[in-house]
Amino acid sequence: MTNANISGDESRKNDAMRKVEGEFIRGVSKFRHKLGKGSNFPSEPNRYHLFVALNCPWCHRVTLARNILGLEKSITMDIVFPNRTGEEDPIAEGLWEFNPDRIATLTGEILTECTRDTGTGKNYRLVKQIYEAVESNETSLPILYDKIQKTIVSNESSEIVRMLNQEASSLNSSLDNKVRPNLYPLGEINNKLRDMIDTFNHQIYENINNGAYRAGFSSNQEVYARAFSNYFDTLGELEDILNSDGRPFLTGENLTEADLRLFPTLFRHDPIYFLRMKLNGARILDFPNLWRWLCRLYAIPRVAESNSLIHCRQGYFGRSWNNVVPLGPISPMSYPEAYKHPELVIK
Ligand SMILES: N[C@@H](CCC(=O)N[C@@H](CS)C(=O)NCC(=O)O)C(=O)O
Repeated sequence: MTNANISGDESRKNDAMRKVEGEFIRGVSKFRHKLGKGSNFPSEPNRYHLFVALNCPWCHRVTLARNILGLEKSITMDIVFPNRTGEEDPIAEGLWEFNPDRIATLTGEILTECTRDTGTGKNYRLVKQIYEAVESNETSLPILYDKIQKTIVSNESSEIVRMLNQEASSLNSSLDNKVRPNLYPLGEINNKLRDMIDTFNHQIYENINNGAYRAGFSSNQEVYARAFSNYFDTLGELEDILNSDGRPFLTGENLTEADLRLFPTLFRHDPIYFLRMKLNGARILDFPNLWRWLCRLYAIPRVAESNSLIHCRQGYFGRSWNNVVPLGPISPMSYPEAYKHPELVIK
């Protein structure tokens, strides 16, 4: 964001300096192709495949879009184990791995959602190998993959969400156009709405989605403190907006991309980020309108199925914290059950 008008080398130098100063810097995705007319990737049902980790909030954006847009049948999906490889791994530590037989320390059992690589036809063990097959040294998830050309379309969640919304009908969504939400409405008539969505997206990415990592992964007290106050100030602003006219969603009557991009972080706040990212300024339960908004989204068909708090807990705590995963909060209710109770807020 701040690097928009300085050269690549300068921004890399700038990022390197910020890293040294203890700031968490997220890499930039390099696969940025688009689906649809005029692109090498025509929108065809059953052609595209997603690789995701359920604990990853960027992947959560994409699994939410797939479910909310009725694309679960049209786009197949594989799920890695929530903890990356350990130091004993023959290839390297810290890599995403397809390992459905691995035992989760949190439950003492396998995680039934985990799969092998069924998308490439190569049954790769590591996500890294999917990138190597197309001569890339990237390692991140999510990935949108073309099973016909056997190549990566995109590894940028914000763009994957946008193109799934745009191409949902051509991708044979199971939802009729009249009932399917339009997360980013086009056309002149929606100019103002799109500006509002873009503004929310920028603020929510900087201070909430990525802000949580800036706080939790910082090794500099000042950097952490700045991220902490930006995070809670922004929650306060969103609370006031929802409270101002009782609107059900951030931009008004309809669910948009802005809601979809806020949900993964707020879904993780009370049960994970409050502790793991040192964002213990307040719970979402302490923001009545944000809490009701969170429960409202959780009640939308197929939203609850788009993620797993067990994978999140295992992923965020499983390798650090002496392999012991905190079980709370349990008051006033445990999570995710609490998201079925908008009435829990004190108002
Ligand atoms: N800008 C990317 C960021 C994706 C990202 O940072 N994913 C994390 C997981 S939460 C990742 O895989 N990081 C690199 C790695 O672990 O190898 C997007 O939004 O898709």
